[in-house]
Amino acid sequence: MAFVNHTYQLPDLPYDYDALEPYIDATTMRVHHQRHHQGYVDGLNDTLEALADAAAHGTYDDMQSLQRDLAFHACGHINHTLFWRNLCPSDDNRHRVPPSLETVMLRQFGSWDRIYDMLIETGLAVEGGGWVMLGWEPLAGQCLFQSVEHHQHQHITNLKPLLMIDVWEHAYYLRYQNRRREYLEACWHVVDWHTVFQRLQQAWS
Ligand code: MN3
Repeated sequence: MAFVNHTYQLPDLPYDYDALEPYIDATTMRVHHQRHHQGYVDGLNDTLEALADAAAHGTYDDMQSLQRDLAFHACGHINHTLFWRNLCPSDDNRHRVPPSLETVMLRQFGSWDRIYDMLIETGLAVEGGGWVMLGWEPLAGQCLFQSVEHHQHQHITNLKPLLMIDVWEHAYYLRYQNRRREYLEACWHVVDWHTVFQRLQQAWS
């Protein structure tokens, strides 16, 4: 359950910590999930409590920093929740691209080589920590790759997230150190394309 007794909860992973080996190692997955993601969940709940307290007492002096904390922790929690379900073991059926998704992606980007390059280059373009996001932009009805800085900056409103790849150093430093490109290339082998397609169908409905 994502939200119980008015507090956000850390979701379970849909696979074991070592399921993405050798591309993403078990220690990184465990620390990432149990400590980093839990930290955003706790930060979000604490911030909501502080906001409720401010409202109850009519004391709004800290509103600016509380709003920053709210955006940071809420996006941190939501992005990670999306991210875990964008991954699956490389030999899982979910890694195979559904034919209907393939049609959409090829119409948009032309070839899988270009999609691969866009994912890698968008991830390399993130300054400091952040995310690669493949999203559905409903006004034009098209997919866009976007580099999201931190969790919440440089963000197209209403872009529906289909695929999120974490490029904060904590996502890859233990195994790849500063070799973000190698990490992104490894991620390509464990993308859950079924989740991408399910989210696209939800965005369309
Ligand atoms: Mn992370």
